[in-house]
Amino acid sequence: MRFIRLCNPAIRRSFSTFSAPGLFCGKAPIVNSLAPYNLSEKLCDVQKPIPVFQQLDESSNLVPGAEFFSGMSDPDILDLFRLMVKTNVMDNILQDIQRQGRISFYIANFGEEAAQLGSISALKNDDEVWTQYRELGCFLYRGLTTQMATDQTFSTKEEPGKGRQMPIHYTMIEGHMQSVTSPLGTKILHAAGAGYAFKLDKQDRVGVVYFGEGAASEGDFAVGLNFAATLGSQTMFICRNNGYAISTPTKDQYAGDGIAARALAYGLKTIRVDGNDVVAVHNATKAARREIIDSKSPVLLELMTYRRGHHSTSDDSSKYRPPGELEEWSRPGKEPISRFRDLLVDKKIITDEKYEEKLREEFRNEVIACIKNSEKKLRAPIDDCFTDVYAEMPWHLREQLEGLKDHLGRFADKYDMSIYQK
Ligand SMILES: Cc1ncc(C[n+]2csc(CCOP(=O)(O)OP(=O)(O)O)c2C)c(N)n1
Ligand SMILES: [Mg+2]
Repeated sequence: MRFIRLCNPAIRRSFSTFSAPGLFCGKAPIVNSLAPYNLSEKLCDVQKPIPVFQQLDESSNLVPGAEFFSGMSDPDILDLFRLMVKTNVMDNILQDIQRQGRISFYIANFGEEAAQLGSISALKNDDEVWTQYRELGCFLYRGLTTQMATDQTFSTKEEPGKGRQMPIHYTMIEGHMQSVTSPLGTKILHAAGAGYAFKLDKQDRVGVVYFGEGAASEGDFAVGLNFAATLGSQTMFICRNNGYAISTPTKDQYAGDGIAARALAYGLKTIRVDGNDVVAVHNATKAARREIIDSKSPVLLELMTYRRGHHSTSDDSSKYRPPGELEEWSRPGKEPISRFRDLLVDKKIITDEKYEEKLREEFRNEVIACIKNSEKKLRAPIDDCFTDVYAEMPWHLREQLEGLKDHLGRFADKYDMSIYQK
């Protein structure tokens, strides 16, 4: 696989060069005309748009020469499909129970299942991963059980985050999955730093960060990419470009050629991928990982996908989506689960025509059983909101804790405190 470098053929044709230490490779061609810059056009029109890497087309046919999960057994390949379906089943049920008032909040992953499973399956199991919040499939791949997921969404006393965060903010240190935290962009820096540490320690490990195209507007994105490119961090930046940042469509988010073009500007290598094609996402991630370790330099992947659901349960996307757009991206073959399923049928890895239907039923029963369990468990103790940050609780936290307890005491008839562990 070739990685993209900025190259304008019009500039390449010239003979003499300009030298300065601040230039890419220390020199640049000299041109005597403004023609290559074509200032009447936008930058993304001057350069050809960065191409989109695809292996599995929308009719579920592998393109000639496509690599099909080399080194993976049929059961492992099928497992990717199972986890894509499981993500989808969990999303449907957990979103529904939020509507019933049984959990406070939920973020679904509809449409992004291939982007998640295709990439996480091409990493090494001890690559350290920071997610944004829309990556349930990555957590499931790394071992998050259904019970762990429902315990987190119900803030039970058994969830490792101690009920401190909103639903879907999973934590799974043993799976090298760092805690989900909502402030956008902050984890880009963590992964850039971790990737640098892995290089210094000569480890065969990569720091990986998932984020949305909206988060790429944060200053942390610029800082993280520049740090990683300059110092040669073993970091993979995975941008899920799903068309929206809450209600803001990409056309109101940026005017350039997506996020991949920015990677080039910071001196990173980049691959833009059809994010609904699980085979392409897997192959691109594998190639990117190899490149990061071999060249000791970061790579950015831009996964072009579509958020088929609302931003979260606090959002109603019917208010801002143009008519027909959702239907187009929900079409079988464009939508990632059906695209992969038809390939697996073709390859005879799935032979039962009712396989997906039965799988959905199996997962549905499992999720409902886990929800019932979580609902019966005590919630994490209230005090846990205030502990663990400092060795000794400082006065201002003590004051807040006492204030909360006073409030709960005065309005005891308004809260059911029996659900919390003492
Ligand atoms: C620093 C910061 N600013 C604003 C927000 C509010 N916010 C939460 S999600 C979101 C949109 C992010 O969009 P994107 O990065 O594209 O991810 P997506 O939701 O599409 O997966 C915003 C603005 C936040 N959480 N953190
Ligand atoms: Mg987005």
